[in-house]
Amino acid sequence: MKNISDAPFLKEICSATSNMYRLGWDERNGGNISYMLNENEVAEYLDLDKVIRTIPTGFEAKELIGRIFIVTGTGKYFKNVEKDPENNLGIIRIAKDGATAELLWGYNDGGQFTSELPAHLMSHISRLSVDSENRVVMHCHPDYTLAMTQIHEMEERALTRTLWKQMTESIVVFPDGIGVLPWMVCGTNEIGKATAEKMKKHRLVIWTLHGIYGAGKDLDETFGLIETVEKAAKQYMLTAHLPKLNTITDENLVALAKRFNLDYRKDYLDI
Ligand code: 2HA
Ligand code: ZN
Repeated sequence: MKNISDAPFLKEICSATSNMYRLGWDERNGGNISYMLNENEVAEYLDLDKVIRTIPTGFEAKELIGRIFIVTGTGKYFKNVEKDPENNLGIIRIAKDGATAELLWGYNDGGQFTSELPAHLMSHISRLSVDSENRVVMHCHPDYTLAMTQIHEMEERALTRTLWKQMTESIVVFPDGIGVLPWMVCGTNEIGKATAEKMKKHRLVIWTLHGIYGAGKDLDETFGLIETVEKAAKQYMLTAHLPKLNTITDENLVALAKRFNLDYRKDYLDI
């Protein structure tokens, strides 16, 4: 059996959490990540017949039975993941009943997965139903995106248009636009269901006055999606109070879509 500290998936999630912490996206215990792993890859590092303990997930995820995820721990700080992964992360497998997590590794101080696990698992189900390559769901609290939710209309078309017009890369990176939820209580099945519903159409969902969810095929792609939204939101926050002399027009957006062959939300443009 190989040493799990050498596992690429472990190194990737450690570096993602450290980067997110340094960018200020994950204060204290803010944020959470779930990353679906390949069973054969995990079997190189762990005995898959050895379940440390079982933990109820609080809802049934039949579509994910047998799937294995590495998930950040509840109450744990992204700041600390890299220096003590086995305490701050866990590897879980969804048991045959669909509602229990079998702990295969980690949470070694007796802890458990993030309180947002329902939102994560439901989002995985939604994304997998439209994209069989999806592996990652990532949640965090980036400053400018969060600030923008205080002063911008929280309506999907309006918000997406504003972000697309902040910088050229926006429509190229998230042509599917941003899903938006109103303020809701976090850590519940209700916000999980609402997020997952939005995830059927968008890889990005903003929670008003809370943060953002992203989904993608690997950690880099998902990180990059959130990073691009945050950069566009930063442009907005740096300039919203100033007279605008130049802006990206709807015609410019169409030209970008043509050049990059984008499958974009045409109904979000006024042409
Ligand atoms: O895990 O970010 O949404 C802490 C949070 C809850
Ligand atoms: Zn949060």
